Amino acid sequence: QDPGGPGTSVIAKTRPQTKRPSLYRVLLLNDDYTPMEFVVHVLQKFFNKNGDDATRIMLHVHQHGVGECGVFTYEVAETKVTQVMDFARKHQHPLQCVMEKK
Ligand code: TYC
Repeated sequence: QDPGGPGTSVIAKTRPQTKRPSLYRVLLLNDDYTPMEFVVHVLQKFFNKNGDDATRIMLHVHQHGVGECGVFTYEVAETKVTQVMDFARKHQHPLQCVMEKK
């Protein structure tokens, strides 16, 4: 009850809530029809890449079939995927963007 003896009180130490959110990779998939310049534009517009990085990522996807655009929390990743898919559909390109848990 009073482990410190008379006149003492117990202060429980609490841990701060520091659970980190799960992270998700956003990936672009290669296809045969989406123009290279469009993919570079997508990487600049939605993933804030400069021209050099956007071109590097696009070529990686073109050569390897898949590549990472960024790593985000769930809701941000989901928003990026939706934005890219809507933008690709609007321009009638078959570009696919997906997310996967890290
Ligand atoms: N393979 C496409 C072409 O040759 C270019 C491309 C790159 C398409 C990356 C999609 O995610 C992609 N025009």
